[in-house]
Amino acid sequence: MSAFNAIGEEREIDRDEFTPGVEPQPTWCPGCGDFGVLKALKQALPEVGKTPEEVLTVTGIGCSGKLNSYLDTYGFHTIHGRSLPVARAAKLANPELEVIAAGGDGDGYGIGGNHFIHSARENHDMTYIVFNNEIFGLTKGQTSPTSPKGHKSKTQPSGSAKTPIRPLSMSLNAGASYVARTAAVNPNQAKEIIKEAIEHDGFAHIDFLTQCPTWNKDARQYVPYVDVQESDDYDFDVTDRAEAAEMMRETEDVLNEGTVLTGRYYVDEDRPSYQQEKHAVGEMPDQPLAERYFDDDAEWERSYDLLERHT
Ligand SMILES: Cc1ncc(C[n+]2csc(CCOP(=O)(O)OP(=O)(O)O)c2C)c(N)n1
Ligand code: SF4
Ligand SMILES: [Mg+2]
Repeated sequence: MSAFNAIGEEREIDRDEFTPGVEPQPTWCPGCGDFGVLKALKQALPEVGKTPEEVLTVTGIGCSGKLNSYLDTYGFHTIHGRSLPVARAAKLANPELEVIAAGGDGDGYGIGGNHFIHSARENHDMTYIVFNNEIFGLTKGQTSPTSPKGHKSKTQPSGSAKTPIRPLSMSLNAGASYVARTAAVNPNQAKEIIKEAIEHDGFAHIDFLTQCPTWNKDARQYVPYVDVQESDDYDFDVTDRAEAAEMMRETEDVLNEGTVLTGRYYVDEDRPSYQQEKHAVGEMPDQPLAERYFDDDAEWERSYDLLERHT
């Protein structure tokens, strides 16, 4: 079965298919919120009818970046902050592929922040999951762009003097057409939000609150949380940009005061994706780039041929 003829295949899919034979047990610390993302993905993918062969998971560097070692799809573990450019290129080369980019808050909102803004602006069709544990986990707990003001760490021993980034507002302002926040402690909501994000045509950003009990002990474990869609206290229209912006601001304001609001915040089904915009100006080839160099019978010969022509 090749990467091309597997796409669109109709068959029963079992959640266990997404558990790799090699390294099936994650090395994350006990109680790490990253388990919640993995679990929600393993549940969501079969429910939206995706087989492992139809999905590419592209990750950055961090504890979060290990995701694609534990999820049996095609995978690309990139460098720090660079999951999005790789994910974009893969999607453009093979638009049939279901592309999921993932990484940490340091990875996506810090070193890779520029890629985040422009991927949202251009509305690339993919799901982008940011594991937000409000610190650099892998490198042992330094302050990150989402650490609350006053947060003490090895790099800011007297407490951070910086105001944290507003990931939801930033995403909306940059142009993401789907923006949500969920939490590892809320697996049912997380699964539903991941399913929606995958099925959304355009840049779908999920800020996923993932507790780090090892290096961010001061942080609450994001409980209790409130689902803004289910709570009677909140009533806003996710298709209305101004209402979504107001709800996002409130959500970001109250997080560090102890109120964890989650849910979907903004959904724009009408905005064309980057591929659609490229088609409209005649810049997307009819035959995907990836298929042009692929031949079931002579795959390797064609690859050598391609390499020779480019050296
Ligand atoms: C260019 C570059 N700079 C710095 C590092 C060191 N580094 C590895 S992971 C990391 C931060 C990870 O934090 P985050 O992205 O929030 O992921 P987490 O581990 O919390 O999931 C840093 C600074 C690196 N690998 N590459
Ligand atoms: S250091 Fe924190 S983020 Fe990393 S695996 Fe452990 S609990 Fe998870
Ligand atoms: Mg982090």
